[in-house]
Amino acid sequence: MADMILVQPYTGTWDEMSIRHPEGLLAVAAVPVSKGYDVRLIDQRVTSTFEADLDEAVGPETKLIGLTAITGQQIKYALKVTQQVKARYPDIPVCWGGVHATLVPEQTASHPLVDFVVVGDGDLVFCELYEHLRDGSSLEDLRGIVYKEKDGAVHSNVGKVELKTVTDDGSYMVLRKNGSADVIRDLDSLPELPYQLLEMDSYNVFFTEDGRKSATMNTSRGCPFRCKFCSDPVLNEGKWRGFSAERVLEKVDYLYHEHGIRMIYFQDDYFPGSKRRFIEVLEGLKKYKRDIGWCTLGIRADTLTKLSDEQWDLLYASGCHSLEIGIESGNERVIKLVNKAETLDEMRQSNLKLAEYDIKVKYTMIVGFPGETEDEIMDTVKFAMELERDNPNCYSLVFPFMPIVGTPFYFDALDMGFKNPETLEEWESMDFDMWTKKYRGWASPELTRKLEAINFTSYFHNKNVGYKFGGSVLLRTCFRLYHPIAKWRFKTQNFNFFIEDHLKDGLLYIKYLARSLVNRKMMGFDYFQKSLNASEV
Ligand code: B12
Ligand code: SF4
Repeated sequence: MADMILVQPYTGTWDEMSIRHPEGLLAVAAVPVSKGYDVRLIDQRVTSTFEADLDEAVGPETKLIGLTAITGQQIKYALKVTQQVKARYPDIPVCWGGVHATLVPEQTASHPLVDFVVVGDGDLVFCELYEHLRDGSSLEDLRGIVYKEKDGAVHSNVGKVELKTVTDDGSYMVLRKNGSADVIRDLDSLPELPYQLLEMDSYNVFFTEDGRKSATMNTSRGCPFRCKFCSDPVLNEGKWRGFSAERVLEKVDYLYHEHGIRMIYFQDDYFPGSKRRFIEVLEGLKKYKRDIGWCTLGIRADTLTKLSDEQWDLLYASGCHSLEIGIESGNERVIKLVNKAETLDEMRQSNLKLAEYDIKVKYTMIVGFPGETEDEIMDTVKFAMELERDNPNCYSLVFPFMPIVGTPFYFDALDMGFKNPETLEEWESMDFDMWTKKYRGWASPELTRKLEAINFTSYFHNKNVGYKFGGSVLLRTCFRLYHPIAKWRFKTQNFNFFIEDHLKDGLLYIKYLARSLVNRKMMGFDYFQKSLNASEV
């Protein structure tokens, strides 16, 4: 029987595409496991017997059940798990952690079913909370938590997120007024992740043509940049910290030998946060002679332009399979507005250099920033086409802007009439591609529809995206049929008379019905509704 239990809820649509290792919960479990506590990690995405797993793990010594959630549809599933837990074990406290709870701690803790919230890094605090509950100690001195008192009042040991003035050059600081638990600076002081808590073979992170086994890895936290739409500076107080190259390479070696992993997805916010460490990791990976491939979503175009020719060759020799690069906009004014701190020319330059290597590139862009004009939005579509013309190995995905709590653009959005969701249930709809259906944005309904059309067609306009649909016959077929229309829309920037998303909903509804008839398992229509709009395509 477990001392504490951690539950990874469904994420929703994204689970249709890939199931990534639950890095956040593994990190939370690492310290208590290293101290000898019995910790269970139940991943709802990979078990078909969730309630039985829960019953099997809970015992008289179970003092705490923790869940994670990012803003959006995952909240719905986390709430459902919370309800299930409370219905079966009303006396066991439930603690929420992760990105959403960190951004909106008091509101999350005020939900009738939530007892505790951990703000920020949970590696140390969750275990401390468990020990406090086990020993019946006072919680008043425990930094990093927000909790409900016996009378139901919410008590916060962390401050409120506040934005310190944005200067002319776009720089700003995010403050927590009373200070939460400090971000952990020395990541090497943390124990190894307890992979033994997972069924490692149940995960499917990354689709490769040759079916290589893949795993996620987070080798650092935070990012030193200050893009005004991004949650990273809020979550990490703008501080980058990384595991040493030795620790990273030891883990790669472990995954390679013990689990047969041949593809690693470094999902850091900014993988090359220390250039020295970055080069050391590449040198270490080189010894696998490309028998192990890697991808990262945390790299910038201007980082690449600063590499020497030898370092470019090293990048390839180290097994670099693909890179995901945030471009954000194809308009110079907007790039400055979002404080991206790089130029379109740097992006062009690194794109041309990438074209010389067999490295796939996914560019991500955002449209609909506060105050962005329609012409500026179309510049982004044109820039996507330009990058794709210059580099046959790349493709671009374009997402509609969504305000994230604590960022400068979030405060702008509030000034422009955006109404903050007031309950956890309301936050469920705060997903980048559905929030404007429920909450008022600043764009007109016509422009909002155009943003939806650009987002949808971006998944289909370039053949290179197709390989990401590789796992599903239905998605592959849809891709082939719709690709010519999407390509035409991108080429001509014609996003009028957009009805394709309704066709998609119909198709997914048929798929949902067929699947529920076969499985007799009704998970809710919305689980499938957005399948083709998954961000991680
Ligand atoms: C993997 C990942 C996903 C996965 C799912 C992750 C999950 N939680 O289930 C998938 C692919 C599904 C996904 C989807 C999306 N994601 Co995402 N994703 C990530 C990513 C790359 C890594 C997360 C991770 O493992 N980090 C490493 C671990 C160690 O950190 P952590 O999870 O934060 O956990 C620590 C603390 O938060 C805390 N903690 C976490 N859980 C718990 C639980 C308890 C009980 C406790 C006590 C503590 C605790 O302790 C951990 C250790 O310190 C992050 C970026 C990043 N580098 O972190 C973005 C990130 C979380 N995603 C983000 C976004 C914007 C999205 C999307 C909206 C993207 C899009 N355009 O569609 C969608 C939304 C999905 C949804 N609404 O449900 C934002 C968060 C925005 C927000 N407000 O929530 C992030 C931060 C990226 C960014 N910088 O903008 N994502
Ligand atoms: S560079 Fe990327 S991770 Fe860093 S602040 Fe900008 S968008 Fe966020």
